Amino acid sequence: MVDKDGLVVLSDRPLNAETPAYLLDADVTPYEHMFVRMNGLVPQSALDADATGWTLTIDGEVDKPLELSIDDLKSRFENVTRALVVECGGNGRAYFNPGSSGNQWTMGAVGCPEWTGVRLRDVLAEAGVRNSAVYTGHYGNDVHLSGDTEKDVISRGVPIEKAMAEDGVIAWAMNGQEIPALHGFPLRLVIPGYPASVSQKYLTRITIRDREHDGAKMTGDSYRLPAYPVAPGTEVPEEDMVVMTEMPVKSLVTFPRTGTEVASGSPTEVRGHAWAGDGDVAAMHVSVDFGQTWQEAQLDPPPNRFAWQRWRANITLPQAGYYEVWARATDQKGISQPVTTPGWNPRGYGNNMQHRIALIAT
Ligand SMILES: Nc1nc2c(c(=O)[nH]1)N[C@H]1C(S)=C(S)[C@@H](COP(=O)(O)O)O[C@H]1N2
Ligand SMILES: [Mo]
Repeated sequence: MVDKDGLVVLSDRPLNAETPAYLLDADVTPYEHMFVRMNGLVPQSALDADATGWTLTIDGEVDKPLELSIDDLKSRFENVTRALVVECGGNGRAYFNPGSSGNQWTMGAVGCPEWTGVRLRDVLAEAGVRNSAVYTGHYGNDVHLSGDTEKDVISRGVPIEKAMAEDGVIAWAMNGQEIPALHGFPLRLVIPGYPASVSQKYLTRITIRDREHDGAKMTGDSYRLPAYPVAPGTEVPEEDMVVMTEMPVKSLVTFPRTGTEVASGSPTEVRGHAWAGDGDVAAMHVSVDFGQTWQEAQLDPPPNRFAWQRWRANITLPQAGYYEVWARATDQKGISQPVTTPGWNPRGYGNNMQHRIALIAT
């Protein structure tokens, strides 16, 4: 952790740390500002940066199971580099009431580094996905907190259609360098748009299932939402919980830092990023009067699909005093971020409420 800068540590075993919004201003999130979510312990191979003999197995509902070295991946498939948002499904959990167990992420379990690797779909196509394929199941070599090497720390998956979409990457580099130990050295999945729990770090195996995957943290209420709206605090029966898929539309104010003093009566730039689980964001608005009026922000197109999009607005605070900037992104379907927590759920997932910062006008 010593080489991360300004993150807030939520727990140290397993290691979980989030990033204050003002440290997420860069278009491409640097290593030192990328949040960390470990469900278990960083494997020794990653700590030693030792990828000797590393292989990725593709098996299950495929015609031709594969065992690929990292060199095989690099040489046999087209290499791609893209900025992709990685956001924990529990980002925003701290704001639900009643609260729930798990890391009390505020807004900072998200980042958008640049990933280099090969398309997940190209590798699966090479293995020949059978018609019986329904879901993927992902495995890594990190170590369960109990130390029991038979136990999987986390093994999640996605519907086969999502796996065969253009966007998912099997990556060996983050921001042009070997993936750092905390982020999945030497190989990880990055499947954008879904909760980042599907983006397996320390990736060793992808097995194609003929049913919804039932690996560690796929069942029960892990990364699941009630199939229907429930009152806060409801105990939802397990059979009524469904797997989370697309993440909701969201945005952050990354500049200025909350609490900053600005001059009244003259324009001040505010800016940040916006993203959505199923593609581009359509519009961005800001309010400096607690949501009574909204001003449209300038919104840049993403450098590639599933990268976050830069937005900026010039605001003018009429007189000295206390203000808040509220930020609201709207997706392609016309769905906007709610002002307060959306659908309460037992484990506090999918909170895309508007981010707000305070400004003091002088
Ligand atoms: N092998 C492995 N992969 C994993 C996890 C893990 O604990 N082990 N955590 C998942 C979760 S819940 C999240 S939010 C992201 C976090 O990615 P990061 O630590 O690189 O930010 O990794 C996912 N991939
Ligand atoms: Mo997560």
